[in-house]
Amino acid sequence: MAGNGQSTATQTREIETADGLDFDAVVVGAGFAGLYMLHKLRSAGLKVCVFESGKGVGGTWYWNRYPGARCDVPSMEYSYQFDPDLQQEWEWTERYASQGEILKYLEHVADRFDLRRGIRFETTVKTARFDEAAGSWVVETEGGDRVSAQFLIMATGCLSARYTPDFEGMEAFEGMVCHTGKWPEAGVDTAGKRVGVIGTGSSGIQVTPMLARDAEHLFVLQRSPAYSVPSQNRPLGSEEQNEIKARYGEFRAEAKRNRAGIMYVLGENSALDADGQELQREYEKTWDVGGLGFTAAFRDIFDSVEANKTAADFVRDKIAYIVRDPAVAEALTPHTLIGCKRLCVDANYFDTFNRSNVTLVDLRKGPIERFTKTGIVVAGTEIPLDVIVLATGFDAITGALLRIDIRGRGGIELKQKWAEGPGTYLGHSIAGFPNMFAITGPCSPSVLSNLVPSIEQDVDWIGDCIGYMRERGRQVVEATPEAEAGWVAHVNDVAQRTIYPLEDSWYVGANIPGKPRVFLPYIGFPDYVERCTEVADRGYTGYVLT
Ligand code: FAD
Ligand code: N01
Repeated sequence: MAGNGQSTATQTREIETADGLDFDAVVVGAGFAGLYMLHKLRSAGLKVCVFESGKGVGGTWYWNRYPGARCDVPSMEYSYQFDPDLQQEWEWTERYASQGEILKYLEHVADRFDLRRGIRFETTVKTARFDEAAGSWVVETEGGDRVSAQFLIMATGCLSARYTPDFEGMEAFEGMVCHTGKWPEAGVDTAGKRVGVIGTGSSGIQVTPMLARDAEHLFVLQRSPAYSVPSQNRPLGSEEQNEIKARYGEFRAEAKRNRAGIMYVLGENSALDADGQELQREYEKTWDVGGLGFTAAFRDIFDSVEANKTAADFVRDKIAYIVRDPAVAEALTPHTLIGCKRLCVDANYFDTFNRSNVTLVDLRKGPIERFTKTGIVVAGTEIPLDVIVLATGFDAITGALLRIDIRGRGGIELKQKWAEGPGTYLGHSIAGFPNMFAITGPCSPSVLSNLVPSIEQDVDWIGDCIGYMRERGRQVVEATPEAEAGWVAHVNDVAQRTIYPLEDSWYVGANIPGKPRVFLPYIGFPDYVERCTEVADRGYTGYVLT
C-alpha cells in the first residue's frame, strides 16, 4: 500500500479471491452506508476492501464538525436498525443528536462489528474501470494503489462533495477560511474575532447562532433567505427512550410507511379546507413540537402551491415577529414556496439577528465582488474579517460519483453518460456499468427521506442481489437501458405531481454552475421499497444476469 512502498495489489495477491481478484467487492466511503455495506458483505463471506478519504469513519459526521452541527431527524430514528441489540443498547442524550454524538455512535459501530480492519483510510479513489473480459472492476487510488474486485459499491454520500464558489482573490485572504463541510478537527478559534459566514442553508443556519456567541462581530452574507423552523431540541430522558425501545420494531415499521420514512403524523386535512383559525392552530402546534414535522401539519403542503403558501405565510409571520428590526426581518424573509429548497431546522437562528454583534449582509443588494488580504468586498465596500466560514453547500447526489473517473462497458465515462443529467435504475444501478451499485444514488429517495433507513434498504437490497448471483453462479449483473429509462420517467412523473421542482434548489442541481437541471431524488420511500422488493422477488426484472 502507498506509504510503505508496497502496492495494495502486491500485498493482497497472496490472499486473492477464488476468481484471482484482489477482492470480491470494493466499497468507496466509510459513512453510514459504507460501514453497513462492509458488515453486510463480510457477514456473507465476501472479501471486501473499503476506501475512505478521511482519517476515520463517520462520513458526514467525520467532516462536518462545525459548531452547532446536528441531525434534524430525531436521534432514535437517525440510527441503524439492522442489529436489534445495537439499537437497544445505544443511549442517545438529545432529541436531535450533535455531530460529536453521532460520530461517537459510528465509531462504536465500527468497533463493535470489527470494521476498521477492512478500511483503508486517507485513501481517495481516483478511477474505476470495468474490465469487460474479466467481468470485474479495477480501482485506482490517488496514491497509486490498484486493486481488482468483482463488485464496486459507491457509498460516497449524497452530501459529501463540498462546493466552494470560485470567489475572486480567495487565495489573497490572510485570515482563516474554512468550509463547514471540512471543519478542522482542532476547531476554529473565533472568540473575539471578526467572522464572516457565507451561506444561509442548513449549515449556515446551524453555525450562525454558535459563531455569534463568541465572535466580536459576525457578518452573515446571505444570497437567498431560507425558511427555517425551530428544532425544539431537548435532552432525551431514558423513560422516553425506553418507551420507544419497547416497541422499536413496530415504531420503525410505522415510520417507514411515511413518504419520508420518518415518524410523523401527516395531517388528514387539506390546508385549503382550513379557515384562518385552524391554519394558525395547526401550524402553531407543529411549530411548538419543532422539526421537519412542521410541513406535515396538512396533507397537501408539498402537493399544492396554494396549500404550500399557507405554511410559508405562517413562517414569514414568525420571522417578522421574532426579528426586531423590520428591515432585517424583511431581508430574512423568503418569498418562495416552502420546502422546495430543503427546509432548515434551527436553534435561535432568527433571534440571533437581534444581537448587536450580528449584521446581515444582503447580497441581493450587491454581490460578493472579491476577497482581499483583509476581508471581503461587497457592493464596493470592504468588510474587514479575521475568519471566513464557507457554508456554501455541496455538489449534491451526483458530485462525489462524478469526481471519480468511472468507466463502464466499452470505456464509456459516467460523466459522459450523465452529461444531460443522471439516470439510474432504482437509484443504485446504471446501464452500461455492470456490477456497480450506488447506495442512495440519483433517482432514489435519499435526501427526501431519513437517510439511515434509506441506506439500510439499499445495502440490504444490494447484498441480497449479490447473494442471489453467488448462489446461482452468475458473474455479472447489469440494468437494461429500457429499465433505466422507465425508472427515470417514473421518477420525473412522480416529481411533477408535487411542488418540489418549481423552485431552484440543490435537489435540481441549481446550486452548481453548469449542472444540468434535473430533479435528482425519488419522492416516496414506501413506494420505492415496494418497487425494489418486487424487482428482487421476480428474479431481478430489468436486469441481465450472466
Ligand atoms: P457520507 O456520510 O457522506 O460518507 C461518504 C464518505 O465517502 C465520506 O466520508 C467521503 O470522504 C467518502 N468518499 C467520497 N468520495 C470518495 C473517494 N473518491 N474516495 C474515498 N472516499 C470517498 N440526513 C438525514 O437523513 N438526517 C439528518 O438529520 C441529516 N443531517 C445532516 C447534517 C449535515 C451537516 C449534512 C452535511 C448532512 C446531513 N444529512 C442528514 C445527510 C447525511 O449525509 C446522511 O444522513 C448520511 O450521513 C450519509 O451517509 P453516507 O455514508 O451515505 O455518506
Ligand atoms: O448547503 P446549501 P448546506 N455566494 O446548498 C449559498 C444537509 N444538512 O451545507 O441559496 C453567496 O443548502 C447559497 O445561497 P443560494 C441538508 O440536506 C443538514 O447549508 O444558492 N452565497 C446557500 O445559502 C442541507 O440541505 C443539516 O442563493 C452562496 C448556501 O450557500 C444540505 O446538507 C445541516 C454562493 C448553501 O446552502 C446542504 O446544506 C447541514 C455564492 N457564490 C446540512 N454559493 C441539518 O440540520 C452558495 N451560496 C440536519
